[in-house]
Amino acid sequence: MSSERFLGALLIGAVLAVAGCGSDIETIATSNPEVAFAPLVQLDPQERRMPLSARRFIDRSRFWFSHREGCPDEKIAVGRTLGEEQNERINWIFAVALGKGPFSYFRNGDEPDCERRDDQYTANQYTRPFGAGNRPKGLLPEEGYYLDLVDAARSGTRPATSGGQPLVRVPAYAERRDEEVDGDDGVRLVYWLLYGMNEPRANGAPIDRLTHEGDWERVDVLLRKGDEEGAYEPVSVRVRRDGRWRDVPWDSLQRTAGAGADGESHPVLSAELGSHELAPARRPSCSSCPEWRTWGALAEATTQLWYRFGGAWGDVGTSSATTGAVGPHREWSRGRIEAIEHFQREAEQAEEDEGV
Ligand SMILES: [Ca+2]
Repeated sequence: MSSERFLGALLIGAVLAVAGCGSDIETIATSNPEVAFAPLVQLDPQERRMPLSARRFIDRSRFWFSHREGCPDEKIAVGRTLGEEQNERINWIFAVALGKGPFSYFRNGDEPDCERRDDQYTANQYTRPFGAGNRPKGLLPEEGYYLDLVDAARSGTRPATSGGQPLVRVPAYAERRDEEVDGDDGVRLVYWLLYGMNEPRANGAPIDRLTHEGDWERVDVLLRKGDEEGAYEPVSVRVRRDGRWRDVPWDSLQRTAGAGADGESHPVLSAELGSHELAPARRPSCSSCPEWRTWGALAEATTQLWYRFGGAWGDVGTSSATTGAVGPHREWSRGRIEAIEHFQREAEQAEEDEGV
């Protein structure tokens, strides 16, 4: 499994402080940067919407194509926990047909009389209903694919408690992209974290106009490559807050030791109650805050069969803000949707659930 691939390749590195121009440039040696720089996410002690794996989400979802207003949505397939709904017409959800496969699900839009239009859309195109940006031509705002999670699964997977500390044991998904950093060779590590529900709060009450099923959070770690093979100079961590990306300098972050390298290589972030938006700070003394040490169950994003599913993870509301999130699919850094390529079909992936 991909998480084992990451963890199996661990090599203990070293943290070296190299004197720079008036400041210390920290170099971290690791053979496995995804593991070494994976964040520690501290959750709110009152958090009810815990993380879950993508597999668990899919297994507990009904897969639909959302049609124009006045035309009924079309149920296409069901997750493995919904056996009583599986039949000759409504098959299981095949993750490979959500994301990678050349045999991706395909559906047509509707005319006003609900007759099918000629234009056809595949599940690995960016079709999230009400999504902003570069959706396929002709697709109406309310049209597109979505995974409607069984409401009972919205609260995610309960953390296990170890020595009084609640610990989240759910996969996070990582991908690595080469990127120039001020003219030098660098690497951007992208971590994807999934929750069953986005439920931001004001004065303790959910904000309905921003509440939706399915919540993908993304956090990036930007590294400059060092002179030696396997040496990295951490530059910054990028989080999304209030609809904007924010780059937080590495030397202002709290960090903790874990795995993948010697020393404190994991940035510590705290997730806001309900919305899970990440802030670069640990709450003061919080032994009851669930901790998600994401390096403990890291999976490679790009090898997941659902990777590039361009529909909504979560039910469709009446606007983008009340519709499920899009997952690892978009080229966020460029602010536009990447052209989607089709890949060779791969064997259906084995269960990578957290087993709870
Ligand atoms: Ca639902």
